[in-house]
Amino acid sequence: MPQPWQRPRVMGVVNVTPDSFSDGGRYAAPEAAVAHGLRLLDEGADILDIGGESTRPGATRPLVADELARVVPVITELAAAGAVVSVDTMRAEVAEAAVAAGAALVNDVSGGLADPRMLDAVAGLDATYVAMHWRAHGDRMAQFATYDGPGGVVQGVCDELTARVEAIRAAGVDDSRVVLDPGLGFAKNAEHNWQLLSALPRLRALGFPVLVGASRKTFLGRLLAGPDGSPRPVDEREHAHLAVVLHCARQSVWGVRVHDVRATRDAFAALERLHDAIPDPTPEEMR
Ligand code: PMM
Repeated sequence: MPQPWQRPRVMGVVNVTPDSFSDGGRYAAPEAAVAHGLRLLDEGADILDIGGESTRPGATRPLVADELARVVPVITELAAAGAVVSVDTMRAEVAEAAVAAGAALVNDVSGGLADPRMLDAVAGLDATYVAMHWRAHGDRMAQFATYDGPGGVVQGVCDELTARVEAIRAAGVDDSRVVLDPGLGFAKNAEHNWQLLSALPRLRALGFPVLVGASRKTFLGRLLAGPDGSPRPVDEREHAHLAVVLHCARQSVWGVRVHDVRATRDAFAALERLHDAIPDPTPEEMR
């Protein structure tokens, strides 16, 4: 008999940025971002992840004031519409404003490394904290995609996430509020990403829920490269992504961060029909 499993939470991406690699510019205006968020909710997103800073390789950082102006109005509206909202930010000031506006999660791709105030701020907030594995900002991260220690990328990421957990605990954030993410594509090449995806039980053994963001990323484009070696375009990677998402589901991840919510929910619907699923997380368990 297959083991009972629970459908991962589906975190729908709403990038309120002019320059994200996957959907840059499409939802840069607040009204467009809110409409997109509502559409993702309708398609079955459990959480909406609102970001105002592009983390693409080579990206330059926005001013704090610009990041706030991008995300706060969108969070306010989507939270008021009943969505469980996450803010994708590396800045304490933005995290605090986002939670005040109704966000229930702080998704920090730097795991507290980019802003020395972040972990203390999170300790004072009533929010789940997603700590992603990260080494450097987008303008420099490619230089840091080296994992020479014993155990390679998997051991390296586990060790560095463990160090983040220690810092998070030291700041006074309870373990029950923490989710870990291997940070696919962040200071990682395609091979690193595949190795991490193959090692999800090792990440889960750290003792925290795991979030995975593979959607539209370059390693999928490279997998599907044409005969001339050029990566498959960003919006033609979804079928391969769904295979990754189903793999994640069978490995009991807590959540998947995706652009195409409808496709992800469709894939889960089939998986739920094939294997006895325990009931979906309740709204209280969702955050
Ligand atoms: N990837 C991106 C942005 N935020 N957050 C988490 N927790 N995990 C990720 O993998 C992640 C993230 C970059 O992708 P995008 O430009 O498509 O948003």
